[in-house]
Amino acid sequence: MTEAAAAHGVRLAEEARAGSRRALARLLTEVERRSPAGEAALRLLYPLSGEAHLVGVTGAPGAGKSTLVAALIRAARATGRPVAVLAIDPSSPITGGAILGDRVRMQEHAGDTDVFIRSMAARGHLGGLATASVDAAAALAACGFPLVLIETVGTGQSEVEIAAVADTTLVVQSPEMGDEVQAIKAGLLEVADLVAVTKGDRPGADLAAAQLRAMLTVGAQHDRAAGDRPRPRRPEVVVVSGATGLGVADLLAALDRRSAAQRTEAGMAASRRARAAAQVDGIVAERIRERMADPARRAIREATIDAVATHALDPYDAADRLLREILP
Ligand SMILES: Nc1nc2c(ncn2[C@@H]2O[C@H](COP(=O)(O)OP(=O)(O)OP(=O)(O)O)[C@@H](O)[C@H]2O)c(=O)[nH]1
Ligand SMILES: [Mg+2]
Repeated sequence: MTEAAAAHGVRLAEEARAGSRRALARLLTEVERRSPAGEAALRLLYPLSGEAHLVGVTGAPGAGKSTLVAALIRAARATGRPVAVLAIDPSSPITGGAILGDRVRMQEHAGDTDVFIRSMAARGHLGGLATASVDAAAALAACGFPLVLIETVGTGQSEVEIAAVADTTLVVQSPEMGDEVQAIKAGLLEVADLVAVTKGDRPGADLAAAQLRAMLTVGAQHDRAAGDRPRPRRPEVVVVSGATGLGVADLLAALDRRSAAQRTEAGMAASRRARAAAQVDGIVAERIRERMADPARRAIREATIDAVATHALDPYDAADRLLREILP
């Protein structure tokens, strides 16, 4: 790591902590790129970000996630709390701008320095989206945003990746589900810590919530009967409306209860530990790749792989040799 880059990262971190939102935005770009400056910044910020609550907001396309996130921002601001949002944009490159919906919603809080909204590309992260999100959340928490909401794209891999690293996974379900619950189709109820039935201003929300509660009860019993791994308690189901704000303060309170519990409950400590393990293992794998990229080592790797391909060398010996090669 060059000293200039490290100094740049430290400077950005200090300015961001002192309240510069511009520095925070630039810092997050460095963190997302996993640049030397971003790494230096994280080294400084990580120890200062312990009380963070990273909330993954997920649900089927059109379920009402963005509207609910906007309502949660309002609810948080109504009580004077700062709040940050990471919006996962499936298409934009890492340096790309915010998606349209977020631009619109940002207007509402323009000039409010205690709301920080940032879009993040779903793809193209060294080490994956989950790691990038955790790093960004740590930086945000250290810079005065302990509550970080992260809205994922609606379908696909991002949900599962984010659910694996979020402190809390909030599954958003619209009541217009007919016979099939969208979240079940997407396999999301399995990762839910909290379920919000949104569009509660429309008919059917209470019924949908009752059906979901019944389903989750059956699911919980089934898990016990099957001797499955211990799961968190049955997720709470709340009826909200992002559009009118109905129930949103209660939802925020439910999130806060989980945040408080995660500091005391043993199961939570275990999940934080699993996340830490994934982070460290990911960085180790990345460091190995970096070292392997060196031309001389790459040549040795190619020759070793050739030897394995022709069965002149077994793959275990090959791996051990390569590891010896990259260790100092
Ligand atoms: N009546 C009513 N409509 C809502 C509510 N929340 C969202 N909607 C509408 O539902 C549609 C989808 O809302 P979004 O918040 O964009 O949903 P989303 O889950 O973010 O959608 P994607 O990001 O595309 O997956 C929009 O037309 C909203 O106006 C609500 O609480 N009440
Ligand atoms: Mg959305």
